[in-house]
Amino acid sequence: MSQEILNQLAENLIKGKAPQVKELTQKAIDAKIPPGDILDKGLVAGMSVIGERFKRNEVYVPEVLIAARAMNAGMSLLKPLLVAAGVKAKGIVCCGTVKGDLHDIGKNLVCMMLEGAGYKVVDLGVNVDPEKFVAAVKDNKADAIGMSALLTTTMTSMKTTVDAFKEAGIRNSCKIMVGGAPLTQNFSDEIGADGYAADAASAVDKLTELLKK
Ligand code: B1M
Repeated sequence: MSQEILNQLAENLIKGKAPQVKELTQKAIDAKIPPGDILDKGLVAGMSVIGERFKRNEVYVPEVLIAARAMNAGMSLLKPLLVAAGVKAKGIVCCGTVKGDLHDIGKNLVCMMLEGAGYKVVDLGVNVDPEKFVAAVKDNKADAIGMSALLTTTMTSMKTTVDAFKEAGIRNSCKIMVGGAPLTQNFSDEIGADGYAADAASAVDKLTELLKK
């Protein structure tokens, strides 16, 4: 019975059916399924399927956004219970689009995927200067930052941010992940970031890999 509800939850999330996801989340809560299981075996399981399909170009940005909206519908009921049950996030990550850059569609997708995978995401928005990344990590005791850039002219701010972490003396206590259309693995290596991800689903894999190290 419980497994059936969780399977239906994942299936409806994959189809992006927000009202059904909300209804099934409530059904799962009423059936006394632990909130952590509803999250991992229902919502996150569905979002992982979307992530994999997105990586293989079997679904595109609109489908991911629709699935994320369905995820949020379930999370609105689940979040207070998760907090009350003391279910811990997998890690805390502060994400933002770098200084001078206002593109946020890709960054928002990355945030949604990370949240969908069980991370606590602090979204710093766009045009985030290096000092704001440093302050956010200190304030939130974050494990990692995720920087996004869409312009060749703003990619350089990523290096300045890495340097700001060194100057603040917190470079070794925080992983730095970068992404965005003009970036490459080489660029990530050159500026001394810890990892590069080409798309939002790969960002989840990369962060998980970095935080294991
Ligand atoms: Co602009 N823009 N734009 N733009 N814009 C580009 C990026 C551009 C390639 C268009 C072009 O000329 N062909 C070009 C950049 C050229 C360059 O630098 N090489 C460009 C330009 C020049 C500009 C302006 C300078 C234009 C002007 O005013 N003269 C200006 C700059 C404003 C600024 O930022 N200061 C500008 C403005 C805008 C809009 C405001 C109109 C709008 C942004 C709206 C918004 O984001 N809210 C916009 C848009 C929409 C685009 C295009 C059309 C689409 C970008 C997008 O959202 N893609 C873009 C052209 C294009 O890409 N076809 C273009 C979809 C998104 C899902 O993909 O962001 O790549 P993406 O994210 C992916 C991955 O890259 C990765 O995962 C995401 C999902 O798979 N990823 C990460 C992203 N961040 C990651 C972080 C990670 C990991 C993975 O870890 C932390």
